[in-house]
Amino acid sequence: MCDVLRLSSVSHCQLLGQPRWRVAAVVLLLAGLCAVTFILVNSTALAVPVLPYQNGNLLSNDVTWGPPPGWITSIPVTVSVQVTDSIGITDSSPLYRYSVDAGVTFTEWTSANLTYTIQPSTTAYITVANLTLVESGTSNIITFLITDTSGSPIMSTDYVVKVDTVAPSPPQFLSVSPYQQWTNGTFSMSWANPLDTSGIGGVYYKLDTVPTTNTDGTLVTGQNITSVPTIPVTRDGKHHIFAWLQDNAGNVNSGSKNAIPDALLYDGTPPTTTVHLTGTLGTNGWYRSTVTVTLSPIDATSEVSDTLYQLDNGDWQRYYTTTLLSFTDDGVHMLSYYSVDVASNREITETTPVKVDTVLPSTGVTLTGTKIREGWYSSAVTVTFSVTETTSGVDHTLYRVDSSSGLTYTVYTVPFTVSGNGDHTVDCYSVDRAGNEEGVVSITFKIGPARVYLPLVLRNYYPPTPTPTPTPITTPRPIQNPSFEDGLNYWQTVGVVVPSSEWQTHGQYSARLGDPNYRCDGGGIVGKNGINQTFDVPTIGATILAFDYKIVTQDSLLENGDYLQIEINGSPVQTIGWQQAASGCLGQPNIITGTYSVDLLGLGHQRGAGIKLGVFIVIVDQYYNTYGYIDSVRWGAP
Ligand SMILES: [Ca+2]
Ligand SMILES: [Ca+2]
Ligand SMILES: [Ca+2]
Repeated sequence: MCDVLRLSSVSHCQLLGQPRWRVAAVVLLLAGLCAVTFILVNSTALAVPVLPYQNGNLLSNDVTWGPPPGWITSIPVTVSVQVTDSIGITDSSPLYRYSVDAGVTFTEWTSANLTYTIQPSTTAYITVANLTLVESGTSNIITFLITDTSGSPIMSTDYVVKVDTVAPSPPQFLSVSPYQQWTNGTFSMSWANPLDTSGIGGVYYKLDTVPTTNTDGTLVTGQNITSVPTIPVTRDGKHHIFAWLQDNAGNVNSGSKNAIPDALLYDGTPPTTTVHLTGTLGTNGWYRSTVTVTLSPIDATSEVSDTLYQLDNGDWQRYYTTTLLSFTDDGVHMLSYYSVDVASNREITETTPVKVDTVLPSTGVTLTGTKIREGWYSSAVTVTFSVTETTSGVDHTLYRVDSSSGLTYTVYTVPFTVSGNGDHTVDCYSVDRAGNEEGVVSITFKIGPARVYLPLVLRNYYPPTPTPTPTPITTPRPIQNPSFEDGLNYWQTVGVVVPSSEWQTHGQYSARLGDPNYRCDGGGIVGKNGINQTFDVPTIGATILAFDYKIVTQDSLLENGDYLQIEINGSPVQTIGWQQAASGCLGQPNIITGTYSVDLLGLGHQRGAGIKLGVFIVIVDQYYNTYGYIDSVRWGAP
């Protein structure tokens, strides 16, 4: 059997542990095998035994005590003990004494403010109220005394009551890092602790607004804590910080705070850069001119630090507001860019294509048909367009056929056919995908039967054997030997006229009118050389009379130049030559080449009517000779 003296909580009757100490004298005198144990549990005071302690016949140097009790945070203090003695407790006057100077002095043993009960007879509950202790972790000591049924006084060990009722002063030398520097990371906070009875056990901090309660903040605990290594911030902008301390007794007062205005500058958002392209915007995103580029970075919080750009995968370069950026070359350019803010947030690289096409497309026209000569077909003509366009590509080609300017254009898709005798005009132009519009391209050509050369007919009609004197013409009288392949037979000649191989449009010969070696220095009209023949307007078929001609002169200093003169029935119907030649140099040849045609019916002649065609070179040259050729006199189209 052992006697146990227990100290218990008034309000909770809570055991702190199983502390006990054996009292040797009681064992010897009362039961042979016994011990007395004190346990102190108190709602407002948790007492710690002070060892060793020895008094009277009680020996209490062999005591173990439970976990250290905590701190009292309010005064006055009430303490209680629970005492257990196996042989019974009859004492009607338990006493206590206490010290507030760590046991240097004690009060007298007293029962003031002491109440107790014994229930059952071996257990007593003792409570002392209204103890005015001091702020200290070591100075407050209390001891209890009770007598058991044998008359032996039993004294407890000394208990220390730790009292801290005062919240800590504000943290000293509060600082944050980084301080007033923009960052996209976290912050740390540090300070120095003020003196406090129970010591500092934690810190509260709060951003932006003043705390409204003692616990209106984030609590970070730690014995003698002097820093918080990581303070996360999620909202961009400037933040105040408030910090206040909590002591180990749990005292905290947000009014005892320290603060740093605008201490934390947080920016977790990258800047944004917009690109402005200036130029002549065409279609499909293409520009039809040089494009000037402007980059406009903005950052809502910490300002833009740098903007960088890259052209066509070249080197990255820093962009300044004074940077002149432009694209002048045709093609698709790639512009990449991004910005960085003061807090080192980097924008995701943006890439913008810049498409430049300043060159017009060019439409080529291919005519396919039975070709007589350039621009003249005897069959329907197939028209095919091919467009040269190297940058943005061809968008469409438009065309119209034989139109006045008002006729609308048609979009070209496949080759098309133009038919019908006569002159034809095809207008076309192309537009590229950038909207560049080519000027109108016009192609003219003729569709009609091929020229029919008369000699083949004539040779069947008249025997080829020339005669010195033209055979009297029978009706109808055709043009005889119009290509002069047999000299100038059948033609009457005036002046110098010779068959010539120097220039011909058909066969081997033409007629040369005049003499290129002839020189006349004497002034005045120097000659009229030519050929003529009488024949009949055909009774059927074409009535258009035509021939090819060429006129050559060595003299450009003419006021009234030499000329070719066409006469019908002895009257001039056309002159071809130089009039009022105003420029050129002496000795430089001038040449006129062409085809003359005339519709005899249009001139009023009747089919079957006889006419006389004369072609002459009329020489008014005073210094150098002019001479001409004619060839291929014929019926039919020119
Ligand atoms: Ca305190
Ligand atoms: Ca930013
Ligand atoms: Ca183009």
